[in-house]
Amino acid sequence: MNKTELIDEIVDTVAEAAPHISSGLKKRREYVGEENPSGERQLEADVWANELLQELITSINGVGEFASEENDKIIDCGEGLSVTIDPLDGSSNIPTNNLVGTIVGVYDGELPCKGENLVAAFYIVYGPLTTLMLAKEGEVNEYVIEETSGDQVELHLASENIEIPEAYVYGFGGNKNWTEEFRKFEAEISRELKLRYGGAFVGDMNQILHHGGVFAYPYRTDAPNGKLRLLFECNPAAYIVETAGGSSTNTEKSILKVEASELHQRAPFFTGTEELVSRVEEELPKW
Ligand code: AFP
Repeated sequence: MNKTELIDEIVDTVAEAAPHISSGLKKRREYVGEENPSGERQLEADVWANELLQELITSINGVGEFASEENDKIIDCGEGLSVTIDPLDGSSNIPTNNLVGTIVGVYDGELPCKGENLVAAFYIVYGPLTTLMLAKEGEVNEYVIEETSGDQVELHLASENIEIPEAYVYGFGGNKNWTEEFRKFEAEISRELKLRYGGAFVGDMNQILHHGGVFAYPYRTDAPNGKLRLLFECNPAAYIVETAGGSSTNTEKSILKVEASELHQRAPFFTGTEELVSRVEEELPKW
């Protein structure tokens, strides 16, 4: 299998699991009393989706490394591309029946490595529709995943060759502990754009790609690196937005250029239309 076929196989494998994951959430809404490596409480659904995707992805011939936001360590599966997953992004939204998703990064490099090594990235949104936003080979396409008979799915192209439109919305996380500089920046943006923030990264990213605007989870006074994980969340999202003609930054440089030294490292994250990301770099103190 060449790299292009392998990427397609990884995408198809996760897409085929998506309807099963979506329908399996309703039975797994209790907290299990454990925490993931980032210190977040795990729901039964987090543990279950992680085990399911781990088994499926590590069985693909050509996947060399597998890492999950829910696991301490990288799983070595041999030679090949490295896959990162956030199996259920935004799972604290499950009890309130808001959006959740799955985020996948496909890196051509040994983990942890920079986002520049990504060769594909995608996320699934489990919402009113189950959708797949995929960036590879310089294009971003969105598909609706439809279950056919048995375990089969069909991918229906919904938005082709997405280019991030002019800014309309913004969504900024971590507001209880923003710095004074960031509060000032938010006040300015709030006079220009419409606020929409759902607390699930996949949903907040998806609206930026459809409506244009800016997403941020900045450094906080109590968390100097912010909340989002570089390898599992920031890099795949930055790769998708940059492929769609937008930008990303940690206030200093593209997220994709940030050195990755630890698997679960966090980074302040800003992404969206080029003009707004430039303003972040001009107006906020460097991280
Ligand atoms: P959970 O998976 O614990 O719900 O966290 C989701 C998340 O990592 C990401 O999806 C959101 O962008 C961010 O956290 C939301 O954080 P706040 O709750 O601080 O807004």
